[in-house]
Amino acid sequence: MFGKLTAALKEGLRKTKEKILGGIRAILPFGRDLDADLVDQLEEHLYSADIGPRTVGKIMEAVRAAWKNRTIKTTDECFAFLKAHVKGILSGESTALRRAASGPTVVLVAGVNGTGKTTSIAKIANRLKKDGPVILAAGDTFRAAASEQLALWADRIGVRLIRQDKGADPAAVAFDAVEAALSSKAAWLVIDTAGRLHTQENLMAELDKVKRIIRKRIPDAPHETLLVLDATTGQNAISQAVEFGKVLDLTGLVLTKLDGTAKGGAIIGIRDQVKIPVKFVGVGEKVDDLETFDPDGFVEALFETPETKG
Ligand SMILES: Nc1nc2c(ncn2[C@@H]2O[C@H](COP(=O)(O)OP(=O)(O)O)[C@@H](O)[C@H]2O)c(=O)[nH]1
Ligand SMILES: [Mg+2]
Repeated sequence: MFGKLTAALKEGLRKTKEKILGGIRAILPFGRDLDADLVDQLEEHLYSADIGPRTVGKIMEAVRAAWKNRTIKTTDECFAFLKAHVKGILSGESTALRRAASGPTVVLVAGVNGTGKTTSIAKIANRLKKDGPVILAAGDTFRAAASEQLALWADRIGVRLIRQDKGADPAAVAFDAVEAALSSKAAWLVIDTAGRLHTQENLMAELDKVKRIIRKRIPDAPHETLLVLDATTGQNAISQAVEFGKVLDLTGLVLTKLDGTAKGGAIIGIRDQVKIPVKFVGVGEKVDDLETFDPDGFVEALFETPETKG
């Protein structure tokens, strides 16, 4: 039943697991009757686990209701209930990338500075290239270093890059990239963008312009609009998902830096509060450190204790 997750992701989850599961197991030891005090302790623990207060509130409401109507009477039943509930939150929509019916599939990547957009684009492109020619567009024209960084990655993974000089209009870069993708019959076009906050109206308008330009040539693009979130920012990542979700038609999330953080519980709050699937998780800085998100495997890994190992 278990073992779907790669060693890298399991290792990446270690600290999150110590924090979340360690506490849960201390509060819900095997083979005890559940009581009000334990339920309160569980609630307190979950509030400290970066899941976000709103989501914890909902989880605890369900736990208390199940306890009240005697669906769960023991610590083991409570543990199993919690696990199933979290699984219910995380699973749902497909984590596969949407594809264009014909022609290039356009993937637009947005997020706050430093979350890992450019790195994730390189990682994603490196996977996609097995599936057909990939073109990258250096739409972060704010800083010269940004397109330099993408150029290095493009070179390393062997995909074509469309770029212009620093300060160029990102929509112009997108225009060039779409033309290149169409004329060279690329399978994928992945567009990097400058880091922004949902409150930066000029930058949000810039993103709109990029979309309009793309749609002139590929009307149903972008097929994917991915928001990159940094797991180490915990509840901040949850609010970014909520706020960006209000202004962009997001189709997927990429949760980076899951390696080495204890704040991975944020993924539960994110999935609960925005109904957008996490499509990829980043587990390191290298090009292979990206995993397709597997909700079931994730929950199994998070809740796996030596005693439940099967
Ligand atoms: N540990 C770790 N570092 C990452 C991951 N993804 C990105 N980074 C690092 O985060 C930093 C910012 O990444 P970058 O792609 O430049 O972010 P951007 O500003 O959103 O484009 C870089 O040092 C990356 O190597 C990840 O999954 N794990
Ligand atoms: Mg970048």
